[in-house]
Amino acid sequence: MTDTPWWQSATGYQIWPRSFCDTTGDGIGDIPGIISRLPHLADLGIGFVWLSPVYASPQRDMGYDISDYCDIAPEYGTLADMDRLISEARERGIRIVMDLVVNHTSDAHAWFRAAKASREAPEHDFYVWRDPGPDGGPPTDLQACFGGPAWTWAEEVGQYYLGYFSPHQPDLNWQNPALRRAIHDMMTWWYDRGIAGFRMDVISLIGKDVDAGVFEEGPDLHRFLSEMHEATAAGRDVLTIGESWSVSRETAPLYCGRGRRELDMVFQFNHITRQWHPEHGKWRPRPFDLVAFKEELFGWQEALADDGWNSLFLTNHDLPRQVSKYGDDGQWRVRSAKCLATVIHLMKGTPFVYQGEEIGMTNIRFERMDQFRDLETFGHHRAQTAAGVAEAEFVAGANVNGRDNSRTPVQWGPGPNAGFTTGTPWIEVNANHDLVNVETDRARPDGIVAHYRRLIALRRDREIVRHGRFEGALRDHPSVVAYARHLQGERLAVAGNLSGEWVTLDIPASVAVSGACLSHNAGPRTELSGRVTLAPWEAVAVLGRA
Ligand code: TEU
Repeated sequence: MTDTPWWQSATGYQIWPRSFCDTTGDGIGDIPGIISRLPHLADLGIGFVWLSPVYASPQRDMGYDISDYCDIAPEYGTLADMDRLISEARERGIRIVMDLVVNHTSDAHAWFRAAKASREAPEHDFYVWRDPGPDGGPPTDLQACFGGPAWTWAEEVGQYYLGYFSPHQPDLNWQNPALRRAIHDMMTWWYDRGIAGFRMDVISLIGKDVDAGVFEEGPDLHRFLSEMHEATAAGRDVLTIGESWSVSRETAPLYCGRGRRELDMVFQFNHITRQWHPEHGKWRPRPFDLVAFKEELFGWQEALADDGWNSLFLTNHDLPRQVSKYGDDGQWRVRSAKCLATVIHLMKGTPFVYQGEEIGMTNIRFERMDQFRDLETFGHHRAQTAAGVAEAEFVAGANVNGRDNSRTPVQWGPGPNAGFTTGTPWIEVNANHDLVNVETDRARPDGIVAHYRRLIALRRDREIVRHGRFEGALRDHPSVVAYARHLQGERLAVAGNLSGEWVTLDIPASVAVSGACLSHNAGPRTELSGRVTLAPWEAVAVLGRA
């Protein structure tokens, strides 16, 4: 295939700027810090960066509350720094994809200030307002994602506004055509500056019908997405990624199917949320269920086999560190980090590496609430302790699944503050940075970075990794992930033991192969067939004829 879009052979790398690299000593990462670390990304072979928000923001939700879409937060740098990042990355073959947060703005955005000051302001209708309910209280009892009521009273206009996430993140009213035009103009302004795409935050919420109580995948969603495509991305060689917590295997093709002219890929969480507690969500951790996990991962591979495109990931800035959550962050840290990477990267789709994942960074262990920084954690802490959950139990759950786990600073070296800052970091650096850091890992030819470098190159260089047909196997096996990719008589077989035990199993004929070892973490194998014994956390990929 010669007309493969660049993002089907590229691997993405997510930068969460606050914790990436600080060059000013204020304890907060910045854009010059990102520029200074471009050689690390280029050496990994990264094709594009998904840059979490760097826009002007009061940082209530760490940038997912934007007060000016056309300016940069001063603690992160300037527009000139951003331009330099775009061009210096491009010189190294790395594109920059920005975060697009347009379900809501910050309550400090000029639009919202005008909207809140007067019902007559043109911006008033850019947001979602409702009169009080019959009792004078909120129009509905809807709860915000980060805790507390989703409706907030605005005295000046005598109405409630919707903040689906928090009162500091008022929802935009996509029904207003002038608002939609303003968003399109802003996107075009960034495209013209040279960015290569957008990762669209909670994009499945924009078509909501508030009065019907339909928030996710509402009636106008696809009309707005196709309008957006025509007004902004059409005719440009850019990548659009739709983040959605509600998209299903059935609805995914509506976003990214061929001919839909909406988005290029979905970024969905079914493999993550399937592990959450049905009632208490992520705050009450449950034992990991690999069979259910494979059912989601394999099911999505199959659902988008011929149309649409998957993103491949286990972690991001909202999720715990993957080696702690799904691997073993003790004895088998290095090997399990490589094992997880292998089984994810060799599926069909576009892999995303979250900063620090490539060195096997782990969850942090906080003892007290004042060590946390995330508003979601604080909001749920309030709600859950009010409902009788013990403080210690909440902290234990937050240590397993809280968002701050992935937000501690990137560990660049073994020195003070892991080389992240010369000042006081805005959130604690993980105490294990003497052992877990980029410098130490890179010095090892068998380090985790080296393993990622190899997986990323395999995708870039091999058609079978990009487009081979996926075939899952051993679906009911409790600890092994096994699948094959097929292309023109070739077969790439992948097997990973996601446990700390030795496992002996029979490789089914449908995925068995002998040939060349493309990737391993516990010694090379040239054959995956018949009876095989896998070492703890061993993962191997073998390429041969089918
Ligand atoms: O996340 C979407 C979202 O729904 C999350 O709040 C998610 O439910 C939660 O993190 C799971 O623990 C996006 C951004 O990625 C997140 O950082 C923002 O806080 C959120 O949108 C609001 O913009």
